[in-house]
Amino acid sequence: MTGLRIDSARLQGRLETLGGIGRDATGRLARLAATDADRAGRDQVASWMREAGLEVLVDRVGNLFGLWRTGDAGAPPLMLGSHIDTVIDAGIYDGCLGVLAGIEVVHTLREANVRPARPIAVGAFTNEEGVRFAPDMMGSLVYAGGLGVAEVLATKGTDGATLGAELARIGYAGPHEPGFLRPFAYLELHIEQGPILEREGFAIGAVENLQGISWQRVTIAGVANHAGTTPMALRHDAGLAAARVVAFVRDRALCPDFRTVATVGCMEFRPNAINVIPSRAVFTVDLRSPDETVLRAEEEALARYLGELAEVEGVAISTERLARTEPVTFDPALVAAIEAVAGKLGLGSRRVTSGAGQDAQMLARICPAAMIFVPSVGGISHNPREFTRPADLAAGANVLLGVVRALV
Ligand code: HGY
Ligand code: MN
Ligand code: MN
Repeated sequence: MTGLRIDSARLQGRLETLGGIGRDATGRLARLAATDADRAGRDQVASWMREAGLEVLVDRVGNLFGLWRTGDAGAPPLMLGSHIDTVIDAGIYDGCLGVLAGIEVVHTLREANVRPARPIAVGAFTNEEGVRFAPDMMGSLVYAGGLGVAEVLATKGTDGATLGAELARIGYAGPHEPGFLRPFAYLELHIEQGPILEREGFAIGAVENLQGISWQRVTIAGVANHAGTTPMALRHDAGLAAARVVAFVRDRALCPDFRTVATVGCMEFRPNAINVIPSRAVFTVDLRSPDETVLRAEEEALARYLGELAEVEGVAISTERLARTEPVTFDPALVAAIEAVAGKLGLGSRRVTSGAGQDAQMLARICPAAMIFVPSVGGISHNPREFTRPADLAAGANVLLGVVRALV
């Protein structure tokens, strides 16, 4: 393993610069897919791609790539990447680390006059977070052939906007067909977003698998009535029914033998007035498990419970599937390469499961894929307190550099 290392100050500076793009009036970071903030972030990343000598290419669903046409021009490229769209009130590392470290690896190789035997591409996939447009990992799922372009461009966001119109408006409705660069392999550096690496004192996580995800929107229709005059026994309270569902999914996930996690992240009542029994509750349920059989059983248990609840509370309950992905196992040879490079760099590593959905799980459908995790302080993510120490960021990027050098 040569002594070549990435420029950690350049990587750190770019993370912080990108982290300042897309903050709202209160200072919260919310670079949601295909917004003006996303355009500003994309423009900045594209200019760093050019600075690193990469050719910038955009596909029809806005996936942004930097391509280094080096080595055998006809060979499938090694692809690095992640996403730069964020959740609401986000941290600055989720996704951005993988894209900026990919650019940094290319920049470092070019500065050292290293000439890989095959092209290298760095991707920033559209709408990984799925906060404005569902499902999440949308751009990479289309790229891997799991969703149609027309269907995705017609997707309506939570604000009523259409993805296709928004991509055109921000100037990122590109000409290339998703999948136009068929990767030889895909590597993604990402923050762990969980507590394991920090708690156990490992610098690197070699991600060997990733849990399945089930997203659905639940609508409960009850009867609005007066909060003061309506006897409790005569109510059809959509709010109460929604609260029972929140408790149900959490209690199920607390079963010790399951490895399921459950989250109700969004909830809206109508008419949302202090003295009116809610006539309508609309909320989301996010269920995840590394075991597909368990995940399916949890979905079925929830469906049964909703049927019983509708009977008992005298309400109507409907559901809409927003996203569904099965658990994924990453490429064992790539996972082993990550561990080997970490070892050569004197970095402790352990195998981990990704609790979060990732673009890598979609690329794994079309090529060997794997991920490198670095510790999240306090296991915090999707939160402005998200933080990874600069030394850990640099360590992760140097492992990425080492695996790239071992592959091309
Ligand atoms: O939802 C997820 O796991 C990812 O952050 N999109
Ligand atoms: Mn992410
Ligand atoms: Mn995320």
